[in-house]
Amino acid sequence: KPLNIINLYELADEVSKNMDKGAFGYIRGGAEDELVLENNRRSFNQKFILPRVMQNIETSDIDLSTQLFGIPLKTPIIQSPMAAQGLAHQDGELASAKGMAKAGSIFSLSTYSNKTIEEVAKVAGENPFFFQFYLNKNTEFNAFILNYAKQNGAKAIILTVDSTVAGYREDDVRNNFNYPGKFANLEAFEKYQRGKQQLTPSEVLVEAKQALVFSDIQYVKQLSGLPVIVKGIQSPVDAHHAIKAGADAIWVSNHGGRQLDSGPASFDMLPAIAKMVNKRVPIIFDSGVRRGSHVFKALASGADIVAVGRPILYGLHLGGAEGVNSVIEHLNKELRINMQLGGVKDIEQIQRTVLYTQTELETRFLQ
Ligand code: FMN
Repeated sequence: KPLNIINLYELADEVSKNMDKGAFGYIRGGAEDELVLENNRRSFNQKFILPRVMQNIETSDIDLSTQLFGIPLKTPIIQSPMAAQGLAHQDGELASAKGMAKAGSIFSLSTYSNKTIEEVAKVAGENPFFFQFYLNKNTEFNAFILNYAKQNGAKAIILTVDSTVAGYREDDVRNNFNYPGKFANLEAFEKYQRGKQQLTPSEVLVEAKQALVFSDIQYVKQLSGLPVIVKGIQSPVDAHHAIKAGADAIWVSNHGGRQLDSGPASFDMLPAIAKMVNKRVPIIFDSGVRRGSHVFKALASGADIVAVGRPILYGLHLGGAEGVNSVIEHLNKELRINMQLGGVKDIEQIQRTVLYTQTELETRFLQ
């Protein structure tokens, strides 16, 4: 049954009380002093939505529908890829995919999932899902997994580029955290390799590539034949290079504060990146989104789609597929209220809305 959600912060508190300590630490944690984790949340408060009244909007007029790569969506909110969802629920990624399908949105499957692409494809049916990919040193693995994603109907590849080493997350050290069980897609590769006649040692070695270069984007495009979204962009210059190198979308993210802890809030970089991208490709945004107002502000700052991470795992833990759906529906509910009070009725109108900093309000209206 649906979860009774007051807000997504309280949802995290509830989960903290009954989830395994190691699992909760892994999911909640950020890198080092967790400065980015904190700033991601705070950054949204620096921008104001100016209330607009008497805009002739009936709540039933409010329309959250949008699209990405021509895929129709009932909400601009999708799921960020997150590893090892078996930590949150025994059905892991399968329940997560079902919940996103129910919300009319997109599920993103991590390379390091506890269920295979094939299993996810079965529960997703006609509903769209993306495959998140960490490029590997083993070219056989790259070819296998990208083909596996395409054959099973993934609609796009999310190429994550901000995690060539894991951020230093102290809870994981303190709790001696290890991923439980195996990663299903890596197992599928091993099985496929064993089925082949001759194996060279390099063929069985699976190790993520660290020395990524922009031309890797073309390589992933060619191997997969799918649109490639480059995830983990914080610099406008990197966004430009990624597009030049063939990126079909830019995913603005600081990995939810789990990687470089001296960086800016993801939301603070969004306007400059949007300016640089200049509508050449769609922009997906994540890191710190916990409120409908955050979704509104990200869309008004240049995002086309907003992704959510941790709260979805909390919903998954408490209520399986229904819990995941409840998190999206709760955000949708808050978003609709913000739209009504901000005087806009659809996603395009949000994207045309101007947000103000305190200084901008003062220079524009208060002098
Ligand atoms: N990002 C990836 O690209 N691949 C992953 O496998 C991955 N695993 C994650 C696992 C956990 C438990 C969390 C919390 C995040 C993970 N991320 C991964 C990052 C998310 O995709 C996303 O960028 C981040 O969670 C967004 O921030 P938020 O949690 O504040 O919404």
